[in-house]
Amino acid sequence: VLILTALWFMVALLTTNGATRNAIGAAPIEYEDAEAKPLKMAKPTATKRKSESYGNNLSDGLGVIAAPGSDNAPGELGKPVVLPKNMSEEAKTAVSEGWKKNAFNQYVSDLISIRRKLPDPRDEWCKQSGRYLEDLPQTSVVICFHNEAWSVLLRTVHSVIDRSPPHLIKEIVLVDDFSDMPHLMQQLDDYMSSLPKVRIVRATRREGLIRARLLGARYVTAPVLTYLDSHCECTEGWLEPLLDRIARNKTTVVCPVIDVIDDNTLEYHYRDSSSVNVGGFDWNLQFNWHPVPAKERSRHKHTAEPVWSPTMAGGLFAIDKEFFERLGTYDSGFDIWGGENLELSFKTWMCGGTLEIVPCSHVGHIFRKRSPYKWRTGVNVLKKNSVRLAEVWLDDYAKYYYQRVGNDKGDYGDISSRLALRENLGCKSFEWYLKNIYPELFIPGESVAHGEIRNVAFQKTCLDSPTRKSDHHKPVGIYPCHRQGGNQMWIQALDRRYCLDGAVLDDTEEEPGVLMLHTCHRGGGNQIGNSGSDMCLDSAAGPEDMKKSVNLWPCHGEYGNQYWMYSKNGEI
Ligand code: LR7
Ligand code: MN
Repeated sequence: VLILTALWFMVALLTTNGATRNAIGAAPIEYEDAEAKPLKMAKPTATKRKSESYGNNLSDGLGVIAAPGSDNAPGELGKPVVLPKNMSEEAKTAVSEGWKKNAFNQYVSDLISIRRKLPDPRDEWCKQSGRYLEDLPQTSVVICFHNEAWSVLLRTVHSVIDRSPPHLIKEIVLVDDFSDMPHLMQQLDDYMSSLPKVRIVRATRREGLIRARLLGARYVTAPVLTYLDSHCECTEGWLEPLLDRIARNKTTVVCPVIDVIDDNTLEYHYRDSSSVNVGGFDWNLQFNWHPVPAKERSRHKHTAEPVWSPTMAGGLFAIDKEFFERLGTYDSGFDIWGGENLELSFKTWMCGGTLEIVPCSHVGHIFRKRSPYKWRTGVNVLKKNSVRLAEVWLDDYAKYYYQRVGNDKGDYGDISSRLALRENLGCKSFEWYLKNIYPELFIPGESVAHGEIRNVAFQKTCLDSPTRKSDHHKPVGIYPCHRQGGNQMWIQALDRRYCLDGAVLDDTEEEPGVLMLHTCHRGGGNQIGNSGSDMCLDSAAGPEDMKKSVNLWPCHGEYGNQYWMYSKNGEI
């Protein structure tokens, strides 16, 4: 026990000195298999693993932790690291500090080699000889960070170096967006000085990720620009299939499949090419994922072939540098976070390019449930970015976004140069984009009815969704009608789904019979109106029990609590 306590003391001392943390490690820890958790954004197909015990490796030699190559070291081959419940109080404090600073389990990351091996997620199709051009263009990889954890940032950089053909990487540009964590200063300079291709560029004030990316681009000397977030891991063969597409056509913008690195266990989940998703968005101008549409699937012989995607997630992509410049890079009026992914997506399609997801290329990303860093005070950054985006690119369709923000655009600054850019490029209309590139999108104006939905049995009550836009997991209920739209504004689409803010009423698997809002999936099934079942929307319980007040019940056909009325179309 004394020895362990001494060790813990050392670890505590070393937490300010991240460079050596991996080499030293921590007190004995047992590892066990983690169950794959469903993830909101990406819903990965988990790779199942047999239970294995790692307990002894740690207690008998802490060096094992950092030894690359040992398949039993924590997290090797993408395996989950699960902390034991009986950790010391100091360790528990360190774990919660790590979560607080990063919104992922930094403590666990620090236990994993910064050069851990990963499984090869590629389809055999990707590895056939002659699949890619011999003469691929070089790329520079730009990685922006604001207060990133040491082990995570280093793992990102090493994964690029270790798993890319050296002759294809011209340089790696690290852009420090005005971090104030001590390990990102001199210590980072020192560490990177032994990696000749890495260059560190520092912003002199907080720029936000969009302007930080533009700053990084200025130092790029290769013909292709590749962007990554600072908490990624590239897998074997990730780069060639991306560069191949750009080599064949410089107006093709490409994204890898973004695999999920679990925020808690750092387990690497990968999806095989048959379950690849493409990007879309909703009328809150938020990015979302969809299965590859049938029409797009039918264009391909093999599921590993690159697929067209209406939008990109934003952080991980490669683009020909000249094409990026021709498109006017990003709107530098975009601050901190958000909007730039849709801007580049719309521009690419509307101004003569193609946006693809390349299933042969896999890069992992730590998906977080909250943003760990400071945004601006006193201004709604995301809304300002989105309004700029809508004003420049959405034409008449901007109104659907404005309806979501109470038709209050706020102060969004000067956009004249962005409008001029679109004009000069002679880009196509947003209507063209929706018709040809994203016909799956639900367009509110094409609904058969909209307004509040009143229950016949409880006449003063309306169908209400207490959800916020980022949380689609609260049950739908009935509440007194308030005639203000918002959560009581429902839209009945042509195909009779009930939509609210891009979400639909769903009879969920989580709690059968309780209605939740879920993203429109167009897949039919349990979505009301598409189901073809004999179940009806029922307000049986009445307004007293709000949570359970609306549910699905066998249709009885009697006038009453299964009858619902729209307010006169559109009027509330
Ligand atoms: O002020 C900042 N300055 C920065 O340098 C804020 C952030 N950053 C850095 C940050 O350290 C990180 O490396 O910018 C990168 C992205 O920030 P995240 O990781 O907080 O963003 P995210 O992963 O939550 O969000 C996604 O959407 C963003 C919209 O602006 C960006 O496009 C992110 O790059 C993007 N991430 C991905 O596409 C990975 C897959 C996520 C999905 C879906
Ligand atoms: Mn990210």
